[in-house]
Amino acid sequence: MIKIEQKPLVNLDVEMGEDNIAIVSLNRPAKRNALDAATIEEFVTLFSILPREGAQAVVLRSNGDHFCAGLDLVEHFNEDRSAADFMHLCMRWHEAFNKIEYSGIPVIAALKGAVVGGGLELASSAHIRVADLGTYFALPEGQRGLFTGGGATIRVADLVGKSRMIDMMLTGRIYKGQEAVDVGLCQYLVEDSAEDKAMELARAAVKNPPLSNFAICSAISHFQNMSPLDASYAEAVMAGIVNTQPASRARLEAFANKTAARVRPD
Ligand code: 1HE
Repeated sequence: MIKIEQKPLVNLDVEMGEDNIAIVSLNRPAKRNALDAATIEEFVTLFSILPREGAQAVVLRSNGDHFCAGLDLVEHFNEDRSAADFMHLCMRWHEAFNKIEYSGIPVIAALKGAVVGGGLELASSAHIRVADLGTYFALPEGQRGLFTGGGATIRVADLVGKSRMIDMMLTGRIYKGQEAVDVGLCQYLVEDSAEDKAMELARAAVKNPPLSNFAICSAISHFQNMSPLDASYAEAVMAGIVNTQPASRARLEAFANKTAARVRPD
């Protein structure tokens, strides 16, 4: 198996922390973590390896004040790409972000500052998004004379609905704070550190059996791509595997013995 150390990472940084929670950092703060072609390749590489190197969860964060400023506009300008070139590039973005969404391990994005354009496409491929009070979300593609190419038409539309996404793209509307939560752009809004909250959520998630997390962090996304009939069949197959795993026996026994925690609000 390829080891992370064997793959030189420049624009991303990875550190395997406690409980096998990998902390992946975007590391181009001087460019506001804009996504150039090289960074996308690093995402493909990293998320091909991480689940097989024992990572049980990922906290995706950024160095600097902004999570991600989206497509590297300067590189795009300088490259003066053809339509075909850009289509091929978009397919690498899709490869990278699909690797995140379908990774089978929880990926929790800790957001701050700008989460815009391709930055929002990246964030929306994570399974959980945590924002702080300074985080803001936008799709400025229309103003730049561009269109989304990293999966926003699927994932952002899924989060906020088609009409809101069209409004964001046509008018440059920015969402932040509680409104961002209310429209579905993030699930958590914290006054303090989004990274601390993301770590707390990751620590909770890794207490689940890895097979359960595998299903949660891949099957739900796959099933959404299927017809309801096929999805319900696939759900039964997945539940057959997950719900009979050895790791669930002790948990079920604890419930039956009345030693397991009950599901109650605080
Ligand atoms: C960049 C980028 C970038 C910053 N590509 N270099 N995304 C956007 O339309 C967002 C563009 N960026 C901004 O609006 C602002 O930079 C921020 C609000 C994110 C941050 O503002 P600020 O004042 O902190 O930074 P800055 O002075 O604008 O930029 C600092 C440096 O980062 C500067 O480089 P420098 O070499 O002159 O110091 C900027 O050029 C650089 N920088 N953002 C390249 N995006 C698959 S299709 C997806 C389509 C999209 O993503 S469209 C959305 C693009």
